[in-house]
Amino acid sequence: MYNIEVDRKWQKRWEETKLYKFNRDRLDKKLYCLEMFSYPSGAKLHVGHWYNFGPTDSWARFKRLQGYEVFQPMGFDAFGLPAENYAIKTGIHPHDSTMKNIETMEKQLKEMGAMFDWDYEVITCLPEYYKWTQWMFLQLYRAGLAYRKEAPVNWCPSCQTVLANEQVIEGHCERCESEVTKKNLTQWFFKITAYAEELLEKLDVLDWPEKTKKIQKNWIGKSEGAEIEFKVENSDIAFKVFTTRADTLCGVTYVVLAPENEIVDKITTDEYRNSVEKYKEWAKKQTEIDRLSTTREKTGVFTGAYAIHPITGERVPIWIADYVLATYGTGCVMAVPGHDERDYEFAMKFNLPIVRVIDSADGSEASLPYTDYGILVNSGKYSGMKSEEARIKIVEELAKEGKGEIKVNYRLRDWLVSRQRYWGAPIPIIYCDHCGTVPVPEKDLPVLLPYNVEFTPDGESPLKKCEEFVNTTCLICGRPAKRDADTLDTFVCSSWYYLRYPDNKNSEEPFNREWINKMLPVDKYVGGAEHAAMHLLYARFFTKALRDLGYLNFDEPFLSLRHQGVILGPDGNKMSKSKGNVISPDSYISEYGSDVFRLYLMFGFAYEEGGPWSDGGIKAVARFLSRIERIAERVIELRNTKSSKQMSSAEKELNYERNRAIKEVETDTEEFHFNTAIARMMELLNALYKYEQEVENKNVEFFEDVFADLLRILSPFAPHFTEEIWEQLGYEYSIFNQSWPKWDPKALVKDEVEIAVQLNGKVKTRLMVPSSADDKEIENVVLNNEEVKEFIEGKQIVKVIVVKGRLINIVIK
Ligand code: ANZ
Ligand code: ZN
Repeated sequence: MYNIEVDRKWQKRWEETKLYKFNRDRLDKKLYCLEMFSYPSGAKLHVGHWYNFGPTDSWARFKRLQGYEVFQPMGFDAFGLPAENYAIKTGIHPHDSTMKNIETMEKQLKEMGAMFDWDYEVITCLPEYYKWTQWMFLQLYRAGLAYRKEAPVNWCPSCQTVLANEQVIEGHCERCESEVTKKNLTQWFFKITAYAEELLEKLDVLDWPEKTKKIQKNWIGKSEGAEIEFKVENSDIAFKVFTTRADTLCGVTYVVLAPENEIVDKITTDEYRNSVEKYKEWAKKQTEIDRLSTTREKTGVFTGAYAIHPITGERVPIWIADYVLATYGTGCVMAVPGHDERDYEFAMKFNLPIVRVIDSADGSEASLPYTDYGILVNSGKYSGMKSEEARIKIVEELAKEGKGEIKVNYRLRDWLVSRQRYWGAPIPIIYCDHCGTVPVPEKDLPVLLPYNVEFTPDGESPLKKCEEFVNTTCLICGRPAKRDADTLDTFVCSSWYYLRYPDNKNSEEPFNREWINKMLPVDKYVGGAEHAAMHLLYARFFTKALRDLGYLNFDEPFLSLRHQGVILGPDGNKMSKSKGNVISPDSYISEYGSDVFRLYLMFGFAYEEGGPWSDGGIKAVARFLSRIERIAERVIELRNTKSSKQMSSAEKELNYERNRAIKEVETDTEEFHFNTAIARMMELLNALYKYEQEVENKNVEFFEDVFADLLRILSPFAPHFTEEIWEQLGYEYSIFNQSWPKWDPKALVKDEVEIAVQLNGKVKTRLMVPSSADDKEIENVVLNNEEVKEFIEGKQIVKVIVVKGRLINIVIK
């Protein structure tokens, strides 16, 4: 009987025989199947991990049976806040808790019985890995793709750390939900914006869920418009605005600068300096989300200065307002209250003039603000033009005078990678008063993360207080110098791990170029949809940057991507320790065995959807496996009986079911539609039972043959169980060295079809007729049937109508 002992037996055997060892000589057949590696933050594997890894392993095994040389590694994304927060709470050092968690999780992953090749394991918090993360940083630095700048950053007062934009959810910290404020710090950035266009464009070639592509597309946020220059009156200062609606230029009645814009101080008149200063202070405290809010009342102040309109030469007042963001476009906006909602509200509040310059496309006057395209009015020589033409024409003419140009903007910002945290890869940079920023030479890597550090957050980077870490000597002049005390965002570690797996033991370089260009790109990547914007974009950026640096010869890291759905608690909420609704796989595995648990996850949920947990169906899945065990016993018994060689209708019917199952399990599994695949196998099992019970004179060999195929197609889904039965039947080890059976299209053509027999349009019975029969033959078969004869006895047949493959209608009087 199948149980956890069977799991253990086969896990041991697989390991001893190195069954899943990746064969480097079969590169022509390589298939790189990757699951997003996990944080070893919780001490244990939960249902979510299982749901990601188990079914994906089944997919990978399916590919193995199809003849692919599957490379399926596993590792841990081991740096990051959770371990550090845990350390702050418990006093257990992040290194110690992380390594302990990894040990437990490895053990649990092995209990899953997935065919991970552990020889290729990667753990990002170990020096042999982060040495190369630091190396990556240096390559980006040398290529001008890593730079330092002071910038207002999101600051979480509770976690005492800077947060990336993506970690701020509606103005609150993603982790602790405290309200996020702003702080100015000098930080390292990666210039992901240099790849904005390619990141957008290449989405088209990827086999990714459409929703995920859309999220990335919006995140990159391409906007096509123009930059137009305004001169400040009585000054040689000029500034540019970014606009997508140059056609509305003649409707500009004021301009607005972001409060942070550096020219504000220069242009503000003495009379207004006080109110401008006050407003700037106030604006600093506003979150970006608030500033972008359309419902919030508009605020702002006049600077006392005026700009000169580039076409009309009129003076327009210069205001500052927080609805203009410093970090988008030029940080300056030409305000067109007649045709922009925000400008309209602002103008109404501060009594600024509102001018109509666009009429509806049909020429009628629309009520203001009118924000659609239309026909220009009150726009001098441009009046009468369509918006679409005018927005190009106006810029072209301004360009001749050097006052404007076509410009594309992206919402995407450069990636802020400095973290004021302990548990991460140190940034390999030294600051010298004489020589400035000095990168640590590659040969001196890794810059080791010291163990003994006071890492309780107090607003400073913990490493700053670690004397023996920060104090060093300049590598150029030999004078005392300081190390960068920040660590790298953990998303940096996970941006290149897929490149390390195939060459994880390389101590000379992050990877061997030639080898890695053969092993990659990843053929199938599976993980959570929550990574759509960050991890998946950062990894794409890394691949492109490394390609341009000459290390890689491919453009995209993950050709095909799938997301598993989320398994919720029975209460329908996301599983979390605090809610107490976490389901642990362990008890199910010890009760039923890991294959039952895996099968249940795959049968009970549509993989890409997930849903609330319930174990209602798990017994049915266990029963499915015991029914297979019983057939296996029968197969063995029947071997001693006399077998017929016939392929009569019963065998044909079973053969049909077999081929249908192979075919449909194949297409469903390919597409991650595991639940329907399993349902199909259950049907094949029913067909085997039917044959076993109903057919006297059995074709025993054929019966066994069909059963063996059922085991083959079930093996990816229930690896331990099928391996056990395979052995019981005396077949050669291992079932995973078998091939995926081929289905025979001829067997899927049924010789007979069932049709409905109607009398005056009412169904009276159903009959089998040869599927190749024409109308006349069908009529003959039906009218000569004993049952039908009784119905029509003594009646006159007026007409017979045959609908091929479906019904026959006999019209009688
Ligand atoms: C004048 C105008 C007239 C505008 C009009 C719109 C409608 P997207 O599509 O998102 O790129 N804008 C430009 N820079 C800004 C900033 N730093 N902060 C806030 N708003 C900014 O939006 C581009 C439009 O957003 C630009 O076009 C500008 O307003 C505003 F009838 O210029 B528009
Ligand atoms: Zn120096």
